[in-house]
This record gives sequence, C-alpha cells and structure tokens, in this order.
Amino acid sequence: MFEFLNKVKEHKFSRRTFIGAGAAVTAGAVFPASRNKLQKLTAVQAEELQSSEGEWIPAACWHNCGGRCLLKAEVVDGIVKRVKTDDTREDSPDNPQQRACVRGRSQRQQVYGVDRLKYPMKRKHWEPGGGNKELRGNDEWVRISWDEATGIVASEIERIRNKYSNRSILVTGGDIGRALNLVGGHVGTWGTTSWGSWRWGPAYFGLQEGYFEHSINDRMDLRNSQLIVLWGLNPAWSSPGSPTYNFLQAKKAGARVIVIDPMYSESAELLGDEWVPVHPGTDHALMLGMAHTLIEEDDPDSNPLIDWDFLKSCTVGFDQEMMPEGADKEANFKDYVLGTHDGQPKTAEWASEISGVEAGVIRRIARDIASTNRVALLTGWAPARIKNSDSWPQMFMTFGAMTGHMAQPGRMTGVSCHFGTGNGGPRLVMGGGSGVPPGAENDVSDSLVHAEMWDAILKGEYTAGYNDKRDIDIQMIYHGMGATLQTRDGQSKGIDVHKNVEFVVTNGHFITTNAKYSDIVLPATTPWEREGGFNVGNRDALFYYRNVIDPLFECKDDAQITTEIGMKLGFTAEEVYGDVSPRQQLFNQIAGAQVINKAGTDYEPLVTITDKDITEWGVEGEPQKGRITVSELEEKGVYQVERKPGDNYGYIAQEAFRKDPEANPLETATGKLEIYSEALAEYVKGIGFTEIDPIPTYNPATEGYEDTYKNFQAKEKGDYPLQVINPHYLRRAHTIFDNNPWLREAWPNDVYVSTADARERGVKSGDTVVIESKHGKTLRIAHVTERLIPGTIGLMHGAWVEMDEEKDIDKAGSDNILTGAIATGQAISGWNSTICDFRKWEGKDLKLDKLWEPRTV
Ligand SMILES: Nc1nc2c(c(=O)[nH]1)N[C@H]1C(S)=C(S)[C@@H](COP(=O)(O)OP(=O)(O)OC[C@H]3O[C@@H](n4cnc5c(=O)[nH]c(N)nc54)[C@H](O)[C@@H]3O)O[C@H]1N2
Ligand SMILES: Nc1nc2c(c(=O)[nH]1)N[C@H]1C(S)=C(S)[C@@H](COP(=O)(O)OP(=O)(O)OC[C@H]3O[C@@H](n4cnc5c(=O)[nH]c(N)nc54)[C@H](O)[C@@H]3O)O[C@H]1N2
Ligand code: SF4
Ligand SMILES: [Mo]
Repeated sequence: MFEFLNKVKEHKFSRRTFIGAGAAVTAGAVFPASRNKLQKLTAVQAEELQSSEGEWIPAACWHNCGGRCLLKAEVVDGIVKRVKTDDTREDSPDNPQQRACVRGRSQRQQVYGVDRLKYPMKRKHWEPGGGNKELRGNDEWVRISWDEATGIVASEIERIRNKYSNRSILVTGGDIGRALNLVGGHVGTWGTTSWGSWRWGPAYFGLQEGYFEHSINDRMDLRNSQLIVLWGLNPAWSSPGSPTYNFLQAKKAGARVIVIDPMYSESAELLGDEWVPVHPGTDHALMLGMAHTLIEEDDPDSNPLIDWDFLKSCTVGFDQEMMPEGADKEANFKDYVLGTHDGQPKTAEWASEISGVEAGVIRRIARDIASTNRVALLTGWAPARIKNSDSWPQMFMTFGAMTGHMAQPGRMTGVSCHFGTGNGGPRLVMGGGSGVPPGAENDVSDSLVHAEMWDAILKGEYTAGYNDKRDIDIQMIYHGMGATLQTRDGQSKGIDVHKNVEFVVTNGHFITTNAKYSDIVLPATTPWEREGGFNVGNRDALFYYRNVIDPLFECKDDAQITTEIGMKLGFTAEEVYGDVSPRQQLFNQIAGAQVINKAGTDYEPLVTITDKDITEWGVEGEPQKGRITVSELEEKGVYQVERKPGDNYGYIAQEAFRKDPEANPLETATGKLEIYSEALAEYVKGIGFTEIDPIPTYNPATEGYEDTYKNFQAKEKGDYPLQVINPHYLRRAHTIFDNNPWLREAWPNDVYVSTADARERGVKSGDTVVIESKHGKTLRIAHVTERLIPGTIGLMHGAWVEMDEEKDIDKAGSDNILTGAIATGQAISGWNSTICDFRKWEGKDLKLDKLWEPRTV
C-alpha cells in the first residue's frame, strides 16, 4: 500500500527478537526509515549508545493507573535510550522515593511501539453514510492526509447534523466537544465507572468516596492502627508506587491485617495475617452478619462491643430511639438486622450461606474489630462495582459507626483506593491551571449511562430519570480519548452499535478496540511528544514532565486535531481553543502551582519565578517567590512534601465533626451520619433504574452469587454456576499497555480458576478454556490456583477484544465480552457481578499473547 507498510511487512516481525533485543536495536528495527532521527538510531552502534551520556528528562507516566511515579528518560540525539525512576532523594519509610512500577519502566515500548499509529487512516470501504458498515473491525486501512481526514470528519459532522440532528452525535471522551459545541453540541456519556456505588451516594449519608475527597486518615496515622482490615483492595497491583510500602510501615509498627477478598492477592500475601475468602458482591450480607453478632452479644457493662456514645452523638437511624424526625420508627436498622419485621434475623449463619464465610469466622472478626481499640476499616471500589450495591457504602459506614472506628487517630472507616490508598487528606502540593478558556456550552443535554448505553442505542431509547425514557438515534461516534468500546458494560452490543451507525472516528495511539471499529483514525501524540505538564498521584507529591521527543511521524496533539476540525467547520483556531500557546499553558501551570505552608494552614506558591525565567520562556507572567526554582523543577521532575510523624500535614477524616457534631455538622439532611437516609433512597430512585430502602438492607446483585443457582434455597446450581471478577492487573492500566511486548511477557493474562472448579471440569494449568456468560464468550489459557475462592474466576481487566466473528468468540480474554449492558440503582457499572461457566476448549489451543502479531498499520 505505502512504502512504510511494505517495509514493516518485509521486516517479518519476530516477537522473540523484539523482546530479547537491546532497546536501541528494537526501536531501530520497528521504525521504518521515515524520520532522520530514527534513521540515525539504526545506525548508532550499541557500544556508542552504552557510553554516550544523554540528558535525563522528567517524562510523563500519564495513565489512570492507581499510582503515580517519577519517570526520567535519557535522550540521546533526540531518541529515548533508557528510562529510570526516582533517585532525586534518599529513600526512607517517612519519605519514600516515588518509584515506577513495571508498566512505567516499559513506557518506551509503548511510545516507540511498532504498532503506534503513524498517519491518519481511513477504512478502505468507507463512504459517506458508512459504506459497507459490516466490515468495521475487519476492513483494511488506507493512509490519507491530515487535510483529507479532518475534511471527512467535518463534512460527516455537517451531514449527520443536517440529516438527523446534533442529538445523533455521541462523544465518548476527549476535547472534540470544543469544536462540536460551536455547531450545536453533542450527546455525552456518564456513569459510576471506578467507584461503583461509592461514586455519588455517600455524600447523601455523610461519607466521602476517597478519590477527590477523603473518608480516611493519612498514611502517617495508619501506623497508629492496631488492626487494619483490607476489604477488597489490592494495592500491590492496583495502587503501585508507595501505598503498599506505607501499609508495610503500619504493619511494622504492630498492626495486624485482615484481608477480605475472593482472591488471595499479592497484598494479602505481603501484609495479611488472615485471608477471609468471600463470594463477590456478598460483602453486604457478610457485614450484616457481623452487625448481628455485635447486637446479639453487646453488653455495655460486661461486654461492650457497640459504641453507643458515637451512635447517639454522630448518627441517626440505628434503632427506634435514634430515628430522624418524621421517619417511621419501625424502619430502623437494628430491627432490620434482628428480623423484627421480615422474620429473617441477619445472623452469622444467614450471612454465611450467602458469603461463603463460616459463621464462626464472621462472629470472630466482628468481635475482633469491635474489641480492638484502634482499627482502620478500609475498602476499595471493587466490592462496590456490583449491580444493586447502592446500600453497600452505607452498610460499611454503619459498621464503622457501630464500632466507633472513625475520626480519631488510628481509627477510620472508608475508601482506600487509587491515588488515595492508605493516605487520605487534602493534597499537599498541586499544579496550577493552564489558562485555556472553557469553550462553548453544549446545547444538547442528553447523556447516556455507560451501563445502559449500547443497549439504549440499539433500542433507540435511554433512561433519563425516574419514569423518564427518551428516544435517541445515534449515528456518529467520536472517541476522542478513552477506550469506551472496550471498557463499558456489554461489549457485544457495543460492537453491534459500531457496525450500525453511519460514522465512527477515533483519536489514539494504536489500533485499539475503539480504533479497530472506526472509519477514520487520527494519530495522537503521547505526553512525551508534547510541551509538558503536571501529573498528580498521592497527596504528598507533584510530578512535572517535560517534552521528551518530537512528535513521531504525523502524530498531532489532540488539541491540535480538535482545532483543525473546528477550522474545517468554519471557525478560527482562537474560537475553538483560545489563544494561549502550549508554552504559555505550561508556564501558567508552573506559576499557579501551590504547596502547603509550613504551618499546614494554607497554600503558597511552589515555584520561584524571575524576570529572567519569563524572558527565557518567552511568555507573559509576573515574578514570584516560591520554594524551588524553575530549573530545579525542570531537572528533578518532582516535588515531594517532606513528612514526619506528628508534623503539621497529618489528616484525621471528620475529626472536627466527631469532637463536636453540633458545631460541625455534616452536609446531610440531619447533619449526622445517616444510617437512615431518605436522601440516599430518593437520589437512587431519581436515577430511574432500581430503588433502595433508606436503611442499608441487603439487595442481592443482578447476576450475582445467588443467580449462580437455579434454586438458591435448594442449592441447585444454574447454567452459569460461577462468578467473574476483574482484578486490575499489573500488565495494564485498564486497556493501556495490553499490547506492550515486555508486559505481555511479564504478565501472560491467563484466567485464574480455582483448583476445585478446574478439577470438576477436567482442566489443568495451561489448557485453553472457553469462558461463557449470557452475553458472550472468550478464550483464555487457564491458570489453576488455590488463590481463589471456589466458584469465582479472575478474568483480569482490560484486554483488547479479538473477535473471531465466524465463531462469535473473543480470543483475548476481554472482560466486557462477558458483561451485560445492565443498569441498576445509581447507574452502577457492576462488572464484578457477572456469572459464567468455563470448560476445556475443543478447538485450537491459544498461543500465548506474547507471541501474537502486533496490530501494525
Ligand atoms: N469489565 C470491566 N470493565 C471496566 C472495569 C472493570 O473492572 N471491569 N474497570 C473500569 C474502570 S475502574 C475504569 S477507570 C475504566 C477505564 O476506562 P477507559 O478510561 O476507557 O480506559 P483506558 O484504557 O484508561 O483508556 C484510555 C485510552 O485513551 C488512550 N489515550 C491515552 N492518552 C491519550 C491521549 O493523550 N490522546 C488520545 N487521543 N488518547 C489517549 C489510551 O491509549 C487508551 O486507549 O474501565 C472500566 N471498565
Ligand atoms: N495495575 C492496575 N492498577 C490499577 C488500574 C489498572 O487498570 N491496573 N486501574 C486503576 C483504577 S482507574 C481503579 S478504579 C482502581 C480500582 O481499584 P480496586 O477497585 O481496588 O481494584 P480491583 O483490582 O478491581 O479490586 C481490588 C481487590 O478487590 C477484590 N474484589 C473484587 N470483587 C470483590 C468483591 O465483590 N468483594 C470483595 N471483598 N473483594 C472483591 C479483588 O479480588 C482485588 O483483590 O485501580 C487502579 N489501579
Ligand atoms: S504506577 Fe502508574 S505512574 Fe507509576 S510507573 Fe506505574 S503506570 Fe506509571
Ligand atoms: Mo477506575
């Protein structure tokens, strides 16, 4: 087709040499001779590279990965030769280095990947209106110019607006909305994504979710806990960087650790004193059994297990006496637990039937937590990424309140996940704004719920609220950023949608799933190829990255792509994006960066800026006094606030509220933590899917544990007798890095199955198995392990679907091929509530992913 493609074909890409070869050789081999610099690299001798000293430049590690670390790239003659991590300070338990994980250290393999998108591409059989739409996903690609590509996108936008309306254009991410809003707007999407039922609900009953806000204490205080409960969190995989190390300090300081998880994770292995395997999505029932134990056994004089003082001063709804004004006194939590009205006491035995945890263990853990002075009750989001889990966060809070483990040193109850893992509190250092103006308003108000959208588009109707269904006719999809077709519920339907609509565009780095099913793909730069910026992670540190290399091939910044499409729609660059240059944007972020003052009471400028800096940068600005110079920031790439125990930067969540709840009420209807919350129930009802009670009653998940039975009472298993969870896996940050050869080698992406389930099905480690749910089928190689509770399989999140269309089967282990487009409650994407079965695959065995051909175009 084109010269470079032929060259790549001729090269007869060999995975072995690619993985085994030295880095420089790799980059040379995979890049065709289309750029001088790259040509030079092929010519550079390995020895020369070894000895030459390039410049170490702070380089972005920009993913939504749960950690955040310092990366530095050594650039020799315009090419990144090596990558290293934080050596800017001595490593210590109080002030750990911000060290990169295995993915960050493989970043060069991504930026210089053989499969990087290099030029704008058009699907061969595309025509205005779609052409042969069925071919999406399997068609050939044709290289086109940027002028043609942006021209096609603009003319399709106009054609579809005129034939249908702006309500037929769906944008799933990125900033293309800036251009589209100038011509009437577009439909958007929303959902609970990461947080599950922690996303919005908790604000109604008085707890925060732990990402932007924090319901737990900071990492120094973790060392004051005597017992830490890790309830469905695995920082060793999903919060790389320093969180696991911080937990280790707490453990060294004497804390015991209980891990409650269907999988014996690497965090459990490192930190755990006890692993309590639980059926996914049944945590709520388990905790009710624990609450029942405390209610049954508590005696304020001889065996105090419940913190009545805390319940009375800080909560409403626990029992008849504590019900808020106007509420039905009978509808209290304690009577529900005791089964006063429904005849079903939520005993440890009852909870055991559902959760799979022995009743004796349930009682023992409940007593242990209640009778230990200082406990950290920490949960990740995974147990809340469950359909119908809207009352789970309130249940978690209720148990924390019953035991009083809240808002005091060493005592906390809440979310510990992602950047906030084991380290709550406001940011100690942050970057400033770029100064780019906000852009035009979107005149279209429709927005589709992730968990429903593929189905809604196929049906032509979506849920907009309680008793509120609206028609929708999507004909164009613009994937500006994100991996929507891969990461949303019900991927099989998503693929159908992509084969139906008239036009699909993706900006991206590779032929990802979104790109594969598109008509036009536009090659975007990575942050290594851009001007620079800040990345944030844990509250202690701020990461600054610079431009590392020139844009590769014809890649352009997303902002530039949006601007050029906007210009084709008849607007000026300024109208689309304002007139703040990328250099000025970076400078504004530096000038606006703030750090906590020494007293811990306010923020002050982080960076000192001189007149000379302003002149050298060629920007507008004012000199200012800060902690570090611009050149120090440029050189180090990180600013980390120095911590020590007892310093001014500690954080105890909701401390003031607990000390004086009348003077410092919460922002709930009653000012208290609401074990009875009408506001929560009303909120969930208003979303328009399913409803809940004001108290945290247990609602079995749709496609949850109970649904693995045809008849739960008779213990008769159904067609899909197993549950699926999607742990966030170290090979990937979601879908990112799935194609990375080093990581494919390090993390093979097998499906984890328990020894018991494998034996029952005659499956051994290394066998290819087909995993089947109601919604789809996928193949994987089995990894048989004792690390999983029997009855649950672990299909790691984020593999790029690879459909064998004839057999209607995915070969890559794509998690969302198994999930359905099923929305419940507050629009939860409940991925961890999915049921399936697996069996030995009769067809050809799968090759290991590391031997698969890359998707080069
Ligand atoms: N079944 C199942 N599904 C899940 C989950 C699960 O556990 N199970 N987890 C969910 C969670 S928690 C999340 S947060 C979501 C994540 O869902 P997504 O945000 O959709 O996933 P990512 O893989 O992070 O997608 C980022 C995409 O943007 C691209 N990209 C990165 N930088 C740029 C850029 O500068 N420009 C452009 N144009 N593209 C760029 C990357 O290459 C990648 O394709 O997935 C959710 N989906
Ligand atoms: N390596 C890697 N790290 C990541 C990401 C990634 O894609 N890859 N994504 C990042 C993002 S955006 C997010 S939102 C976070 C998500 O972070 P989490 O939600 O904490 O991550 P998971 O790995 O899905 O689950 C954590 C643990 O919960 C367990 N678990 C699953 N279901 C249940 C359940 O029903 N009950 C109980 N008790 N335990 C359960 C899993 O076995 C796992 O050990 O991870 C972040 N970190
Ligand atoms: S944890 Fe995230 S930021 Fe840190 S190196 Fe890994 S991928 Fe990069
Ligand atoms: Mo997430």
